[in-house]
Amino acid sequence: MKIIKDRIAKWSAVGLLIALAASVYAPTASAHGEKSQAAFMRMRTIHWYDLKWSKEAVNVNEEVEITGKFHVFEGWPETVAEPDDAFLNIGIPGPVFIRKESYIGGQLVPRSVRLEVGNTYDFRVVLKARRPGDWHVHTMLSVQGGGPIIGPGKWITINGSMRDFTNPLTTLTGQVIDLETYNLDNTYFWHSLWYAFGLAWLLYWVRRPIWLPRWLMVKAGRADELVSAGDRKVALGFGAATILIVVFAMSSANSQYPVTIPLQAGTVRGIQPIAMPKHTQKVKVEDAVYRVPGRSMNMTLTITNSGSSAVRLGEFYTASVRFMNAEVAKDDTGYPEDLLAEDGLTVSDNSPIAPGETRTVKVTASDAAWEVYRLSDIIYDPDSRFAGILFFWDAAGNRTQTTIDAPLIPSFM
Ligand SMILES: [Cu+2]
Repeated sequence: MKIIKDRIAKWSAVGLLIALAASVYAPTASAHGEKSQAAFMRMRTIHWYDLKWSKEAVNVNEEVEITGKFHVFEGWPETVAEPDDAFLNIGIPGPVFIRKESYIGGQLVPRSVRLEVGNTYDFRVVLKARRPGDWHVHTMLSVQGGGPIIGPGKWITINGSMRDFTNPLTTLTGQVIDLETYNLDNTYFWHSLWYAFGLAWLLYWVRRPIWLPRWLMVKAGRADELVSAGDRKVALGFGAATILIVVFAMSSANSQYPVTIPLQAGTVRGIQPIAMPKHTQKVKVEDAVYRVPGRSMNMTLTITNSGSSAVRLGEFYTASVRFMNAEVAKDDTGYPEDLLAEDGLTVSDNSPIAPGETRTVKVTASDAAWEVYRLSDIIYDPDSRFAGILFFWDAAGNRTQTTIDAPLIPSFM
């Protein structure tokens, strides 16, 4: 008996502790499931790089600019629709920012665009802070048939009060309005009116016996008696009122706002890509093994430098994770820490590769990000391929880049 009492006391104490811990430590759900997006998709579709977030903390109404480049990867997986219809978006938890402007290749892109596989584009998105809080802000490309393809996310803090948020703009007729509150009363009015109207219609029919008595009447072949002559008149009244309200409201709206243009849609084509120099380093992936226990990827690369200066490998980028070789390259852009392996890349022989030289080296990219960002999941795919960008630097600080795309073999030892 005593043992049981002791156990109950012990487990109650544990339960209380857990409840207490849960009430003290209650993190808000703030991620977007970026880690659960298939790893092959993040590795083999859009490569976001050279990203810059202009600010890490802003006040309500202030702007943040995200700039950078994205490469539409040549080895785009056949299971994902190509970006023939794509929309440059931003991945945030609801309208905590509003998007004021977005550009691809210098062109304003408020609508969908057609992008070509193999091309690299620069982009710029201007956001205006709306709701205070700490928000994870991602770049994102929404591809029709492919889904949203998410880029790296950075935490941005918005301070202030949402009550101060304004979104003024001048219409094409010269009227200055605040889009945040424009005609809000009208919106409330029409929602309430039709809600009440629908409710009245429901109440009219629901107030009398329903379900079983009616079912029995229908069963007995007396369904016609369920609807009386008075019911028909009421129904006609509701119908006539609906039509009249719509006709009057529409004509009054038309006379009040004589000039309207439809929402603009359609796909923008001919977006200018960046004129990328030809790859000056040819890289052949001899083999690539992902070591599960070490959370590291070991590649054997044969690099041919056909450029005019000696280069060293400084960075391997895949799925927004940057494995840096600290001796060669450092990040000074404030790149999200969890996606930056500052010393995650080692090269067996990283002396400069001379112009014309071909060298086979062993390259290791290791960081917890392989597991944290669930990139290692690709080893369980039926098509276990990885892809990414290798960045090379010469002594003068010039950067060149080459994409790689190869099968990845897991090793569980
Ligand atoms: Cu996020």
